[in-house]
Amino acid sequence: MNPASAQGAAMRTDWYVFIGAGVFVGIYVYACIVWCLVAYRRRAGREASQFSGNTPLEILYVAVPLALVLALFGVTFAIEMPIDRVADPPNRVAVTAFRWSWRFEYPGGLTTLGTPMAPPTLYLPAGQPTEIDLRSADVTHSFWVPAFLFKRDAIPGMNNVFEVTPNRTGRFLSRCAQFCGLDHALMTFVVRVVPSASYARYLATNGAVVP
Ligand SMILES: [Cu+2]
Repeated sequence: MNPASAQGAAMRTDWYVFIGAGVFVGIYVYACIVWCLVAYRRRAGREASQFSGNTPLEILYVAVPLALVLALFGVTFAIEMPIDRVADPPNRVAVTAFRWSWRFEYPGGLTTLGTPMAPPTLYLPAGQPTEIDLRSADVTHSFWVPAFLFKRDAIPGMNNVFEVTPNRTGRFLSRCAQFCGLDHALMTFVVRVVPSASYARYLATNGAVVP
């Protein structure tokens, strides 16, 4: 998996951290089980012994998982917060989800309106951050660009703002990821990441010169 955005690459790092933590905990737990099975197996002449109450041990097995959860929280927080901390990037697109397609409004008034039978294309410049202002005109939808490892709900009455910085040009199939009615399956769109000069020309010509 090679994410097509800087934010996607950061999310992938987060996944790797979680997978690493999961593998570590899994191996440790199975090793403990196997050790108990072998070291404390039934042997002639030895009675099973039980003990109860061991404060240091109890503190340890509360503290270690707590530290692990806090560390995972910290890593995720550090990776995900910058995606929503939009710092006035040079580009901005207002994305409106509706039953059952998408509207993309660029600065300067250029607007693309899709239909279920003619899914629209969202143009983004490569290597530059773009602010996406995501809204819904009716019910809850979800803006999902698998290549960016990114999905965000479009919720009626809410403006969801986030930043995306595509790291390479390309054509990425995207779709609504929240079941929203009859033609939900047709609510697709294409993200075309183009060189920034082509993007600027696309806006300057009001969409006449398609990259
Ligand atoms: Cu939808």
